[in-house]
Amino acid sequence: MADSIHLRTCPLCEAMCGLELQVTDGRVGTIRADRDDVWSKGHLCPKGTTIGHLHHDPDRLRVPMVREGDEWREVTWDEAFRRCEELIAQVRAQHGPAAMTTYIGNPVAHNFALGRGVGPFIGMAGFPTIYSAGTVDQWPKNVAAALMYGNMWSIPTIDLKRARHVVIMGGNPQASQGSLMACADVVGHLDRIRAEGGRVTVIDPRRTGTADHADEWIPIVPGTDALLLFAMVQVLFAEGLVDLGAVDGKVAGVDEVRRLAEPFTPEAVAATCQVPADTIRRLARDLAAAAPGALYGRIGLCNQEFGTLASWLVDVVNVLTGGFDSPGGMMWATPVVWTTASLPDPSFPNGYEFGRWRSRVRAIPEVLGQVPVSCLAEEIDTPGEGQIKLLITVAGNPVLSTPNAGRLDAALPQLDALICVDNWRNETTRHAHVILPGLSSLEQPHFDDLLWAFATGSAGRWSDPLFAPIDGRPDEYEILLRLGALCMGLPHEDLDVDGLDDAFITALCEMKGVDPAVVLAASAGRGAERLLDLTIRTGPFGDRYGEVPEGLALADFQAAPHGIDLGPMVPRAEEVVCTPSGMIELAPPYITADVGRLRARLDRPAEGLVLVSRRHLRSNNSWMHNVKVLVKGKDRCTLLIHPDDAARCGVADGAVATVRSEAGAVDVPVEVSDEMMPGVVSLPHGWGHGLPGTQLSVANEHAGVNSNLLAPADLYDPISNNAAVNGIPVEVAPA
Ligand SMILES: Nc1nc2c(c(=O)[nH]1)N[C@H]1C(S)=C(S)[C@@H](COP(=O)(O)OP(=O)(O)OC[C@H]3O[C@@H](n4cnc5c(=O)[nH]c(N)nc54)[C@H](O)[C@@H]3O)O[C@H]1N2
Ligand SMILES: Nc1nc2c(c(=O)[nH]1)N[C@H]1C(S)=C(S)[C@@H](COP(=O)(O)OP(=O)(O)OC[C@H]3O[C@@H](n4cnc5c(=O)[nH]c(N)nc54)[C@H](O)[C@@H]3O)O[C@H]1N2
Ligand code: SF4
Ligand SMILES: [Mo]
Repeated sequence: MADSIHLRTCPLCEAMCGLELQVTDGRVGTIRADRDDVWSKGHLCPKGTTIGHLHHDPDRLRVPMVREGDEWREVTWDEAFRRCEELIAQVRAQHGPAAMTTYIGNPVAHNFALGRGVGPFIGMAGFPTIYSAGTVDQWPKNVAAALMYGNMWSIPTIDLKRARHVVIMGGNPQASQGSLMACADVVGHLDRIRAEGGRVTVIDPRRTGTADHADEWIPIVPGTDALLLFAMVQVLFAEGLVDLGAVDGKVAGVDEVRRLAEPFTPEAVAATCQVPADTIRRLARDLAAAAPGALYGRIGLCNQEFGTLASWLVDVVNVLTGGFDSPGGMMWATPVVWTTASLPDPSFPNGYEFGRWRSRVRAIPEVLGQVPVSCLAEEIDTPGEGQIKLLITVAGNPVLSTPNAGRLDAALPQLDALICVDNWRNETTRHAHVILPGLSSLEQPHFDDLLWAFATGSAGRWSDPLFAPIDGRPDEYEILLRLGALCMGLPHEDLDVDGLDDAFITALCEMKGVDPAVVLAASAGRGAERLLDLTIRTGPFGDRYGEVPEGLALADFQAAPHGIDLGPMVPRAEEVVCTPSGMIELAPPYITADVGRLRARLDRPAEGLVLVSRRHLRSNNSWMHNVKVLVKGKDRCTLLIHPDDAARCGVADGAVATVRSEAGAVDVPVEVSDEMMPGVVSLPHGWGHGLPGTQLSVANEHAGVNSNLLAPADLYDPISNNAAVNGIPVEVAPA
């Protein structure tokens, strides 16, 4: 019998499922879906049932660790921060702030305290450059949103719950559960659309689990999506199908797009994309005729050579086919909370500009403040003025997750200081001088922030912590504030963390036009919880501390254990679009300048085999392979290859193949399957465990291979600086 039942939101992915946890004798037992959750309505996946395993994992770090040589020592929090102070002060004194940087990883977008602490951390630390998983992820979307709509986080998503016609390109929500499209049970919605007489199409080099829920699967040569999309645009203009719908009168650059699309007829691109011209015409006509519908593009379109053009063209097609900013089409969410990331960036007073500085070693111009994360290794291992000597990773595992992985793994031991805010000793953090672990997700509250900005509806849900943290343990909000202060040069001794937090909140109040005195007086406590209250109360549904009597505050969510539903998506172009012209910029010159490079792609001969990435429902990037129930059974780190390619390369199902690229080689078991289109092979990322010095007893037994050893540093989209981990030329041979 369970002692108690607890309700919580799963913090693992964008679906934000409501969970019901049974707790017996201080241990989490069965986890079920919370059927009454207003948002997820009873959806969950196998990962969500394992958050108890994550909490109880004996390998999870609960106390700070300091490394001397190969020896790891548990230390007190005071000692850990003193060691950080020593390391940071030394690098600051010898090399200056230019030698210090940070890498921000994916869980920051999902973790209650980290997500809210990362803004003040970066702000205080004043790093000249930062690195993040963003440049192996959604940077092309950020660039397109910045230039088309005026804010890098105003990324529109699909109003899936009311769409009747959906085209999915480079996304596999059956595995990922949706990305930049927060929705519980995406696949269930696809099934519903079809049952109601709508249509679902998947465009992907692999016949994915999502394609199993579609009317049609259209294979496409990796990296050629921008060509196909341009051809759709060409058809829309040539056949008089352009309809701006709800945003008519609010769009600039339509004629420029028409002119740019002219050479890209379906016949001109068909051979390169390996998609028949008739199919491309039909896609364009159907989308224009559908009411309502949208085209959705995700990571397969971002993590590729033409990431920005492809991501931009997804939005262009949506604007031109009449569904933009109207129900069932592409829309902006109305998030119940705002994130500090979405605030107007003071470094762009006159609209966005790029290339304000260049990376030291490869002289790559910055985009939205970042250069490709593949630069990190060379910035550490190349001597000279500005060489990186200190790195702080925040919930990231770049040794497995980023291109040029072999060089990064070799570079990290050359740092004077590596400080990792992380809960496990893994492939990256094994090189740390200090590891500062955060609380487990069950030891802290939860309420998502960034994810609501891409949600297919508005809602919010608060989760109480389930377990009390061990006495005196700081949460990650405090850890980040302290690290930011140390990087600024403030001493650890007697650091006034509360004062720093009050100053941060005061600055935010001023930006949002609320009286800081009222806010500080109204909020009990400090930290992430107070910031959440502020972002709810000054958000679109908030009470503005009494000004809006029917408005919401955190307390309202705390009184609603299954969450509060705030309704479907609504048209928002009027308030969202904040470009200098006030118009949706359909043809930003910075992006369209890249069209010549795309045109040249048409003349490139076929390149032999290319590698793409994939995800699995039971994995989460690199860090959940230590959960036994998720990794047991069939090996999932396999090379998927079409039977014809397997025969040509002489590799058989179940045998081990060597996959070789310009960057490196891995030996991996082969899985022959006609779910791959010929010419394309697929590996999952996030594997390659089993390295010395790690403390991952389960993952190390199911090591797999690190696919990013194959990703060359110089394969990236130069418009966004996003990595092209899809479309890597490889050779496959028997091992
Ligand atoms: N080849 C290839 N590479 C890819 C991709 C791909 O499709 N193909 N996808 C890319 C994408 S989209 C992403 S987002 C990146 C992800 O790249 P990363 O963010 O670098 O990698 P993760 O595997 O998410 O690593 C998460 C880290 O956070 C730690 N962690 C987990 N929970 C917590 C917590 O609560 N607190 C703290 N402090 N730490 C925690 C884990 O131990 C782990 O070290 O990978 C990218 N890499
Ligand atoms: N279970 C699970 N869920 C996750 C994650 C996880 O690791 N595991 N990671 C989370 C993260 S960080 C993210 S960013 C999201 C990503 O969410 P998704 O974007 O849905 O990511 P994937 O499932 O990798 O699907 C990408 C698809 O793109 C295809 N593809 C590759 N190259 C191309 C190309 O050039 N053109 C086209 N058209 N398709 C291509 C691949 O074959 C693959 O099917 O998932 C999140 N959810
Ligand atoms: S789909 Fe799975 S991992 Fe994602 S929130 Fe729901 S239970 Fe958690
Ligand atoms: Mo991601």
